[in-house]
Order: sequence, then C-alpha cells, then structure tokens
Amino acid sequence: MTAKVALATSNEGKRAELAPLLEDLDIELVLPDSNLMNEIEEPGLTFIENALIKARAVSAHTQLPAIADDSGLSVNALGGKPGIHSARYAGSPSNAARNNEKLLAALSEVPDEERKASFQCVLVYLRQSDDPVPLVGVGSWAGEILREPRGTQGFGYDPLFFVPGLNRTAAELSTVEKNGISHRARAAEQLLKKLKDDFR
Ligand code: ITT
Repeated sequence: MTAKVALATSNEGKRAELAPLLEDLDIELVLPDSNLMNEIEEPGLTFIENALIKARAVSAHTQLPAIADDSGLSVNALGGKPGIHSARYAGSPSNAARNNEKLLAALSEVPDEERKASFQCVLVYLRQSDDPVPLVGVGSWAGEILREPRGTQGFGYDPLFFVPGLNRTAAELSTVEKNGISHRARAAEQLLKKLKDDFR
C-alpha cells in the first residue's frame, strides 16, 4: 500500500520542485493547509533546527510521517544574510518582490566580483513527531547576485540568482533544469538514498 507522507511546506514554489524530486518513492504526498504552516514559529538558529520544527509540528498534527524543507540564500558580502531569514527578509508576510528589492539595495555598492552567494537547503524526514533518528539531506548551489531581475520561472530570489556555468538566472531555468542542479535537488538526492531503505 502506498504510504502517505505530509509535505510540511506552504511554499508553492518548493512544492512544485519537491513533488518531482520525490517521485521515485512509493509515497502519496499530503499537503497540510497553509493555516497550519503559518502558525508554526521557526525560532531555530540553523536550517536544520527549523526544518525539524516544521516536520515535527506537521507530523503531530497529521499523525503522518513528514518531510520539511528549510532553505535560504546566503550572500557572502552580507556575512551570509539573509540566511535562515530569507523568507521574511523584508518583513512579514513573506513577499518575494520586496525581498529582492531589499537585497538589491543592500548590495548596491558591492562590485560585480564580490556578489557571490549560495542557496542552501536542508530536507528532513520524521517517521513520527517524536522520531529520535530523523533522516537529513543537505545541499547548496553557488551563484552570483545580479543588479536587476531576469526570468519569470521559479520563486523567491531566483530572478537575481545568476548561475555562471549556465549563463542564466535560476528564474530562466525550467523546473526540470533547476531540479537537475539546485540546492534542493542535492538535498533530495541525499534524503532519497536514506529514505529508500525505509520504503523498501
Ligand atoms: P515553508 O516554511 O512553508 O516551507 P518558507 O518560504 O517560509 O515556506 P523557509 O523559511 O525555508 O520557507 O524560507 C525559504 C526562503 O528562502 C524562500 O521563501 C525564498 O525566499 C528562499 N529560497 C529558498 N529556496 C529558494 C529557491 O530555490 N529559489 C529562490 N528562493 C529560494
């Protein structure tokens, strides 16, 4: 029988990328409603703490195993910011356009060669809310922050995130292309290797 697993995110962009990344597993992804996600506070200082908090809360609420994604953009010239605060960098509620504007303003004086950044992603899987041995996958993706947005695909900071090897921004990649190289894809690859034993 296909196992049900809750996907502990209300971010549509993440959902669109994670669904195909987890396709190989024999699971049915259950999406919690966004009210539940909005009530969960994320006081952790690290991506992994916040991923565990989200997965634990959703697993407790749904009584299902849960997968959560905590991710963000780390900009070298800003000492790693916005980091774990990426979703609400320009305030609450989360707004990608305002976040991107704030990022451009913060980097306005930063020369081209110092605009390196990386996306970070931690994915966790809890078998139940008090699972003492969570499964974890991590991934990062290196790029540079442009001076103006380019592209319409993806979500969040994608239009400002330039991938030198491809000569395109993340927002100029299809979901399939982004899922071939992104931080989330690398984290999913690690998590999947571990998860396959659980779903064998
Ligand atoms: P959930 O907690 O409901 O999953 P969230 O968006 O609040 O959604 P996070 O706290 O993990 O989740 O914040 C992630 C933020 O990092 C996201 O809102 C974007 O601003 C940014 N981000 C992460 N991955 C990204 C990607 O692939 N492309 C662009 N921006 C990304």
